[in-house]
Amino acid sequence: MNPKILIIGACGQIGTELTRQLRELYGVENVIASDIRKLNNDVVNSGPFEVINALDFNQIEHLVEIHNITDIYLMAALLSATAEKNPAFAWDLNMNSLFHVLNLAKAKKIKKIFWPSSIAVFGPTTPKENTSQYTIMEPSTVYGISKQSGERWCEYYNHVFGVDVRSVRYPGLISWSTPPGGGTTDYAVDIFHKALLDKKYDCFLTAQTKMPMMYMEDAIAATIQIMQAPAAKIKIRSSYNLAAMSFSPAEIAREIQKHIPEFTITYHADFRQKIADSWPASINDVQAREDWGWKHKFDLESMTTNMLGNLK
Ligand code: AKB
Repeated sequence: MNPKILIIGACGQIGTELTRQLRELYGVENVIASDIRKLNNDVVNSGPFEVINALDFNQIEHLVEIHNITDIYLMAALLSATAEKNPAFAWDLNMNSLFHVLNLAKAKKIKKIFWPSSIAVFGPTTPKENTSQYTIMEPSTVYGISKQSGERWCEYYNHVFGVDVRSVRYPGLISWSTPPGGGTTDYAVDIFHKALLDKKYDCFLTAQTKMPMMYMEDAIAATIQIMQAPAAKIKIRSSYNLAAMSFSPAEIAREIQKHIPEFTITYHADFRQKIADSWPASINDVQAREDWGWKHKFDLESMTTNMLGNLK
């Protein structure tokens, strides 16, 4: 039987693509998209849509009841750069929306939860290269602290109350159809738009700042795959490391120059440099590959070709 899905934060960078794919997979009527406001976009126009505040437990509970929801994908969050500017709201949104869905599952009103974590759970004392699942985790950003705390609560609700919650630590995500909002890895999307429009890009990070990244198609595949896996295969109930590629601004610029030779890049680091410096450069995701068969498709070269092809 198909799940009945509620996506909270469906109009964001991940939510938009996730809604599209889940509707294709399970049928439009089985995927209720929701967000804080109603935009005139594909998510709203292609199937059931509800305006919802992720901080309002009663609203979420009401939607679950009237639509007989079985699975919730909680995609609403403040990302790293925005969270630094509004720490109290970031903490409120990122934590309390999670408690709301965990408590609905604890009360057996829903069956399954997907909640995204991030490479931001790591911090400046974490080993930088090939960062493993279990290592030093002392996040130094508001966003990272909220994701790290969220992971602890997911694991707790699973162990103590049997809640079926599943999660991955997304790296920076690169997509052509929807812009990112307020992250430190956003430059890796902006650079494509500017390369095509202006043939130049002024980067807010330094040339050698290497971070883990992933093409959206892979991120959505991982999300659907972990949710479809038999429960017994999900051995980690905090969040799985997930990897595809790692590159610096200089490296992605060189890749773009293979397609647009006149493209140039300049560097003027801002407050986001400190955030980027606190995160790993590359991730070891062996557990996701072994436990539920994760495999990425896109590397820097194929992602760049695909991005430029779609944006043109
Ligand atoms: C951000 O930059 O804040 C996000 C993330 C890595 O979670 N893209």
